Amino acid sequence: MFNLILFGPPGSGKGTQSEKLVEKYGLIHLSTGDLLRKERQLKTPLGIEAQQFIDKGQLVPDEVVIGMISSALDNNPDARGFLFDGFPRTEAQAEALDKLLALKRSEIGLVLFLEVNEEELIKRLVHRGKTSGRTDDADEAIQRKRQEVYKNETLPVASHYSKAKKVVNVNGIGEIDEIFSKLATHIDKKMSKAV
Ligand code: B4P
Repeated sequence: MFNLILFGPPGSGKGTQSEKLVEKYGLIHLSTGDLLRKERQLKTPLGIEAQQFIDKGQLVPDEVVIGMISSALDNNPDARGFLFDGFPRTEAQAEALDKLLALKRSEIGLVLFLEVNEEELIKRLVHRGKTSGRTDDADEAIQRKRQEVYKNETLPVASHYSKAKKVVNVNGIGEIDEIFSKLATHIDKKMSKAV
């Protein structure tokens, strides 16, 4: 099994690149953002609770997202590997993920960190907000809040994995295909070592 985390601030292109990476490598795409939006569309109690946090630019409670990931892992027993997109976003989530994968005698192979500066992120999200219909894209104050939450709560997750020398930083500014090709080069290198 090869498990990959695509890491980076809100708007860094995790969702954009994940779509291309799962197609190339046949991994199961697990985006907690997508899973939460699906729950919201279905108007489940979980979706309704989560939306209150999302709309304020806050993180959804750890136990909710960890539960979702745990079920998704169990629902895909034959997966060749998983691409985690937007998860883990806190140290508690990272520790829970390590434990869940250990139960499956697996681990995170690589963390690709998309680096994009804050002004570019806000610009992208304002632009996305014009067409996405996403409530958390609607105004700039919420986006600034999301960047703040990222720095305080999510950035420490990178140190969690860099201690184990699993993190590779990639410049997330430029053409989408060019960034994709850099990500793929790092994955290929890692996979060839794993064989
Ligand atoms: P997510 O759905 O994870 O989304 P995101 O961080 O906003 O965006 P992403 O980085 O995927 O950017 P994208 O490719 O779309 O999170 C939404 C919310 O859900 C969170 O705020 C939180 O409340 C909650 N949540 C999710 N997971 C959670 C967890 N684990 N714990 C707690 N809460 C959780 O790209 C952004 C824009 O840039 C797009 O418009 C795209 O077209 C554009 N773009 C992409 N690449 C580009 C490039 N190279 N150049 C120019 N534009 C580019």
